[in-house]
Amino acid sequence: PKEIFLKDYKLPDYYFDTVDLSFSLGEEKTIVSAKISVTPRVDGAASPLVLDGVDLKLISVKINGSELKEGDFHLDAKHLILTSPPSGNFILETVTEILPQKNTSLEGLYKSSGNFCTQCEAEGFRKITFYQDRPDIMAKYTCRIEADKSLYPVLLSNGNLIEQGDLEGGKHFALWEDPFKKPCYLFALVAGPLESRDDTFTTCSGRKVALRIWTPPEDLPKTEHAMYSLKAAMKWDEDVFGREYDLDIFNIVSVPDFNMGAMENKSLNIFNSKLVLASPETATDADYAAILGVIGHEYFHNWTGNRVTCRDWFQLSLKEGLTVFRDQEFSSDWGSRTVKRIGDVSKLRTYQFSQDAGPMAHPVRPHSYIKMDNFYTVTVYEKGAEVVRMYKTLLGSQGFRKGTDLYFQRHDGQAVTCEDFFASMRDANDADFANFLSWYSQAGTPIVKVASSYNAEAHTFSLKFTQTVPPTPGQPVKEPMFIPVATGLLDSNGKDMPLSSIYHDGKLESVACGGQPVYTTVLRVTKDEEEFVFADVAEKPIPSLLRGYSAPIRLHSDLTDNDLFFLLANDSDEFNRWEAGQILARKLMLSQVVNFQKDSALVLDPQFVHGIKCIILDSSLDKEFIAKAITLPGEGEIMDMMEVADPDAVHAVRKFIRKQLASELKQELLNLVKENKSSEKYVFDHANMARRALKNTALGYLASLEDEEITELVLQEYKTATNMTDQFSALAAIAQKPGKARDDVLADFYNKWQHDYLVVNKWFALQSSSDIPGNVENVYKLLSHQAFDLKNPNKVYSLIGGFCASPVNFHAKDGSGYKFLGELVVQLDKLNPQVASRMVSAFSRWKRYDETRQNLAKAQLEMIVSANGLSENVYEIASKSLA
Ligand code: HT7
Ligand code: ZN
Repeated sequence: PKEIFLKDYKLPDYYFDTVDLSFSLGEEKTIVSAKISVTPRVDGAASPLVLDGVDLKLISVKINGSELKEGDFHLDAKHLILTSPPSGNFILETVTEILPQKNTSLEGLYKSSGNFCTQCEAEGFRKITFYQDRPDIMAKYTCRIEADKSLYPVLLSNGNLIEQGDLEGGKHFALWEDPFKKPCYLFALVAGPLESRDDTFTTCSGRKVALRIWTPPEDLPKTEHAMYSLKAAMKWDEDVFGREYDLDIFNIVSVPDFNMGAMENKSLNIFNSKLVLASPETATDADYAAILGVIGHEYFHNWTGNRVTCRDWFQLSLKEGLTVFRDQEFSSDWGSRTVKRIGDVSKLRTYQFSQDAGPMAHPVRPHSYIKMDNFYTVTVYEKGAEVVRMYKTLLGSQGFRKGTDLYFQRHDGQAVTCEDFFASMRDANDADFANFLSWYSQAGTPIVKVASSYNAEAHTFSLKFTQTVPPTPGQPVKEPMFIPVATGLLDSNGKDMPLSSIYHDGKLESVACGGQPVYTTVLRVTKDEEEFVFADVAEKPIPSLLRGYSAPIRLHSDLTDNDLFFLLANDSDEFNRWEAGQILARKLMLSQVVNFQKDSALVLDPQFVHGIKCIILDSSLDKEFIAKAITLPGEGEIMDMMEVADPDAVHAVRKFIRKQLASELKQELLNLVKENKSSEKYVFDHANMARRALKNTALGYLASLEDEEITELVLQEYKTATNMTDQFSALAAIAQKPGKARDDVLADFYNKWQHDYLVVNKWFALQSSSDIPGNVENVYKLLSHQAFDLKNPNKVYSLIGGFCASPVNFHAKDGSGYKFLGELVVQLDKLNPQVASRMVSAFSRWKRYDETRQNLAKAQLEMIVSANGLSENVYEIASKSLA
C-alpha cells in the first residue's frame, strides 16, 4: 500500500468549476453521468488529468462532446488518466455504472434498509464517479436523480430543489442545485420511502429557513429532540460566533446503517439513526446529550468545514478540532460547563492519551497516512479541540471571537490550512504565540512537573516547571511546547488570593487588570525549564494548577495528599475540585494494585472515604458534579499509568474500592436514591438529568453489595422506571452480578424491546462489556442472535466493540478474547474495511501487557496482516501496531 505524505502536497493541475451529475437509480445497477467544466491551473500547460475512480465501470468518456478513443485515456484499478487533454478550458463528460446494492462498505453510494444513501468523506466520491477526489477542488454542483416513484418517493441532494416531475414507467425525477462551491466530500444523495418532521427557523437577518428531519414513517415521533437541538444550535451559532445559516432549506436524514456518527454534507446532513432518534422510553440522558452535541456539531460544520474547508486531508483538524470545540461549548452553554468539561477531559485522557502513547500516535496534523479513514481519530478531533481551546484561553473570549471573525472574513469559500487559522488568531489580536504551532506537528502528551516553594520573608511563591514530550513513532526527539497553565492560589481559608505580579524571565510582570482583582492567571510555559515567582503572597498558598484543564498535558505536581483534600473541599475552580479527587483516587488505586500483586490485603484509606462523604453531603454542589466526583477513574486510565498493564489487578482493585465505599457509605447512598427519585414525566434539562445521574450512580454503588434488600430495591427501580435512563441504569446495576436475577431481567428487557433495534443494541453492549468470568462464550452466542447483523456498524460497535472495552475478558490470559477479535476482524474486513479497522485498533496497545498476553495478541495481529485480500484500512493499523 502507498503512503501519502503532507510534504508532497502539490496544487492541482486542473480546477473544476461546475459539476452536473445525473443519477439513474436502479435495482440492479445505477448509472452516473457527470459533466464537469475544467480549467487548467496554468494556462496552456496540458499535463495529464488524473481522475480517481474505484469500483467503477466506465461506459464512456468525452471531451468537448467527442468520445475519447483508446489511447486518449488510461484506466487502472484506481484511476482514469486523460493523457493529453486540451490546453484551455474544456468540458469533460463521463458515464459510469456502479452497484450500490452490493456495496457493504457503506462509502460512496450504497443501498441499505430500503434507502439509497451516500457517504463521501473522506474519499468515497471516487466510488461514485471519476473525479479529482481531493478537498481543494471546489465546484458548484447540480444533481438530477431519477428513480422508481413508489420505491423511492423522496429524492434529496444538496442545495435547492429547482425542478421535479413524473416520468414514464412509474419513475420520477428531482433536480437539485447547490449555489455554494464545495469539495466533493460534501456531496450527498438520498432516495427512499421517507417522511419528514417539518419546522422553520428565522435567522438573525429575518430569513425563514425550512427545517426537515427525514426518517422512515415509524420513526418520525422520535425526532422531536433532534429538531429542538437543531434550532438551539442555529440560534447559538448566531449568538456566540455570529454565523447565520445561508440557504433556505436544511435537511437531516436518519439512516440505520452508517459507519460513523453523522456527516455534514451541505444542507443535507446524514445521521446514524442512533444520533437522531430519541424518546424518553427508549433513549437515555446520555443519548439525548449526544444528539444535542452531534446535531450541533454537524450544523456548525456549515461554517467550519463547508464554507471554509481543508486544503488537504492532513488539515482535517482545522475543521474537526474547531467544530468539536464549538460543539463542546454549545453543550456547555446548554447544561453545566464544569460537568461537560469533566466529561470531555475524561474522554481525552482515556482514549487520546492512550493513542498518543501507542504505535498509532500522530500529531493533530498527521505527516502521512495510508488510508485517510484511519485518521478520524481522538487526536485529530479531541486533542485538536484542546488546541483550539488553548487559543481561547490565551486570548480570552473577545480575542478569540475576533480571531474567528477574521478567519471567516479571510477564507470564506476557500480550502485552507491550520496555519491560516493560526494566522487569523494571531493577526486579529496582534498576539505572540511563540512556539504554539508545534501543537500541530508534535505527537505525544507533554509531561509537566511542577515544584513549588514559599518564601515567608520575601512573601513570594515560586512555581518551577519542567516539561518533556515523550518520543513517538517517527519523532524520537521533541522540542518544548507552549503550555498555557491557568493558575490560582488559595489561602488557608480556602479562598482565592488576589494575584498582583509575577517575576518571570528577569522581569516583573503585572497580573492586575484595570483595577479589578485577578484570581486566575495564565502562565505561558514555553521552555524545558521555567520559573514563575508570584510577588506579594501574604501566606503560604495552596496552588490550583491547570484550572479548567487549560492544556492537554499530564501534570505532576508536588501537592501532598492533604493539599489535594483541601482543593477537593475548597477550590473555586470546580473542575480542579474534581481533579483533586481524581488524583487522590488514582494514587489510591495504584497503591492497592501493588498490594493486589503482592497478595497483600486491600485497604481503603479512611480519609478518602471521608472526602467522598463530604462531597455527597455538600448540598451546595451541582448533583451531576457530585455524580462525577464520586466516580472512580476508569481501569484504562490506571493501566496507562503502570509500567506493565495488569487488567486483573486494576479490575479487582476498582471493584474492591467501589464495594468498600458502598458498604461504608451505604446510608448516604440510600438517601441519594430516595431523595432523587425521578418525576413521572421525563424532562430533558440539566436539573432533571443531574438528579437522575446522581440517583443512578448511587444505585450502581449499592448494587455492588451482596445484599438481598438492595437487590430488591434495584429490581423495584427497574420495574417502576418510567424512562430508559432509569430503566437501563437499574438493568446495568443488576447485571453486575451473575445469577438468576441477572438472567431474568436481561430476558425481560429483550422481550420488552425486541422491536426497537436501538434499544436492542444497548442490550448487546451491556452483555458484551460485562466483566463476568468467561464472558467470551456468551458473546460468541450473541453473534448468532437473530437481532445481530455483522453488516450493521452499530451492532458491531455494540457487541464486538463492547467486548473489547471489557479489560478482564478481552485481555483474558488464555487468549480467548484476542482470538475472538482476530477472527472477527478478518470476517468483517471483507464486508466493511472501515469498521474492521476500528475494531482492530483494540489490539494496538498489546505491548503494554505481560509477555504471555503480548505473545497471544501478536499472534492474532500476525494472522490478520497475512490474511488474504486484506484491506488497506486494516493493514495500516495492524502493521503499525506490530512495528
Ligand atoms: N466529518 C464527518 C466524518 C465522517 C466520516 C469519515 C470517514 C468515514 C466515514 C465518515 N462518516 C462521517 C463526521 C464529523 O466529524 O462531523
Ligand atoms: Zn465533524
